[in-house]
Amino acid sequence: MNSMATKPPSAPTRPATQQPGGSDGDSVVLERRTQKVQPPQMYQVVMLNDDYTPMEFVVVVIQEYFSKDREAATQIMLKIHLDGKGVCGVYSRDVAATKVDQVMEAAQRAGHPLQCVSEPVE
Ligand code: TYC
Repeated sequence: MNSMATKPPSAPTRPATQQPGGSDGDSVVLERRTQKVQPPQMYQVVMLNDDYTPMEFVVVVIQEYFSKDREAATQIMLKIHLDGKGVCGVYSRDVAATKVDQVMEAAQRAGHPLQCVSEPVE
């Protein structure tokens, strides 16, 4: 008798994890997770009052860099003049930072001490 008995060829097997349909034939239940996605933090560009920058310069800057018409820019300038500060616009962080740079640059070029800052809303 031949001790090296041959088995009938069988189909190649794959590990359970590679079976079509996943797992080893049992159903798989994925845990449901609620997504916690927040809207991006927004930043307001706040302009500060001073005693030296001409009103006309402030109005032009607000028109130019914050896309306001002359009427709206004048209202914002007067609010800053009376209250000490005022919001010129609300933007994403990078856009707000760019607006601050542009205003500070324009003020410096013109020799005015106008200051503005960006701060997170709420
Ligand atoms: N207070 C300034 C003046 O009387 C005008 C001014 C307004 C300056 C707003 C700065 O952000 C400012 N000439």
